Amino acid sequence: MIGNIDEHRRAAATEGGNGFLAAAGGADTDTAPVWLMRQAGRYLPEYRKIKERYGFWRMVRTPEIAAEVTLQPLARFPLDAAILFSDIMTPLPAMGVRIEFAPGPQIPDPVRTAADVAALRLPEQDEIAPFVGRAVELVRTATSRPLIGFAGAPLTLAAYLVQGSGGGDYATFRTWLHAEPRAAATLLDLLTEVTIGYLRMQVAAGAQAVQLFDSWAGITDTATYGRYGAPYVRRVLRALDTAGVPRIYLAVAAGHLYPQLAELPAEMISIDWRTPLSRARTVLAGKALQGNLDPAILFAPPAVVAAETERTLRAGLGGPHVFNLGHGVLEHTPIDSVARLVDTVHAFRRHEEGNRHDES
Ligand code: 1CP
Repeated sequence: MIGNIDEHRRAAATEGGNGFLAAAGGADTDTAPVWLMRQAGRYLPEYRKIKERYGFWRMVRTPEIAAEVTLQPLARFPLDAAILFSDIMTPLPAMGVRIEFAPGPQIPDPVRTAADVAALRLPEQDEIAPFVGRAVELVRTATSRPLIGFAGAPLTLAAYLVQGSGGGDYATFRTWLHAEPRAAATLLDLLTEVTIGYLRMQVAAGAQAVQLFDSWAGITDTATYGRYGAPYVRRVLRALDTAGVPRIYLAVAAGHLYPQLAELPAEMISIDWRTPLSRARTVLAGKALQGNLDPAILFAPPAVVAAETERTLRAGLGGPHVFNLGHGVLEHTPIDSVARLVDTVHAFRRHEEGNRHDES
């Protein structure tokens, strides 16, 4: 009989879906649930095939395709959550912004003046990206694993809109915030309202958790983040107070901002690979932690992937932990490494005595 129960457990583990919502909501689970940022993407041949045929924007805007791509990594790996296939730029065309992908977002007409900001429109909630709501519904009917909805944080969206493209150190944007403080506040207000509507729509359609991606928060110093980052993030997260879903906040390269992050109304903070989870745990007391294996480690030999995954798991002990990478899956990541990572996470019993030391 015991064998049967074990079989059953093993089957459930292969299906995934264990404990993500519990851990994100603050439970110190016996195994760490796992999903990966950019788990649907270019490292998967089945993704590349669809992209060759349709192109990125069309994939995002076609609910059936977005749902299929969302489910692709779940068919391969026993991941414990799905993240909707879309992009942080998805809600912006409804504001009147033109966006191209090459492969990252490009804004041919960047926002620079008060008049540029004034020309942007505030769409109604149901106009923002109705195809995303439909994709959420389709995913929910196709899998019992929890679905994470997401949006870009206002500061990160503004960084793209003003700079015109991604990457680099966003010097133009950093100057602009301080040279045009009133236009900056107006732009961030507008992006905050759109983001609130966009996330509420996803939750109404069935998203069971939300993650706010602040990929470029780390380009700001603490004072600039305190003025142009945190207040708007707080407004977005507060607007979801009564939504009944765990709120996850990712700020990349933002170790210097952790004391400010500790004050935000998010249940879980996603930590990039630069800071050990054990250290984040002390600064972010009371929060669940998500993260934070360096995505580059997935290119190392299998034994290294397993060892570094376990090291990350040990650093995550002592409170709720959802395993993830410290940032998105990189383009040529070996698929076997992803499989090994997920298996290693699921095999690790967090409450077992022998696993309790942490050398980070
Ligand atoms: O599987 C998943 O994680 C879901 C899909 C997803 C998510 C959550 C995509 C698909 N994009 C995002 C969020 C996103 N997009 C972020 C936040 C997370 C992060 O920091 O990585 C950011 C900053 C973007 C902007 C963006 N879109 C980039 C980043 C680099 C840059 O130049 O600024 C890129 C490459 C894109 C395009 C994109 N979005 C998603 C994919 C799979 C791709 C690549 C398109 C392709 O060539 O196939």
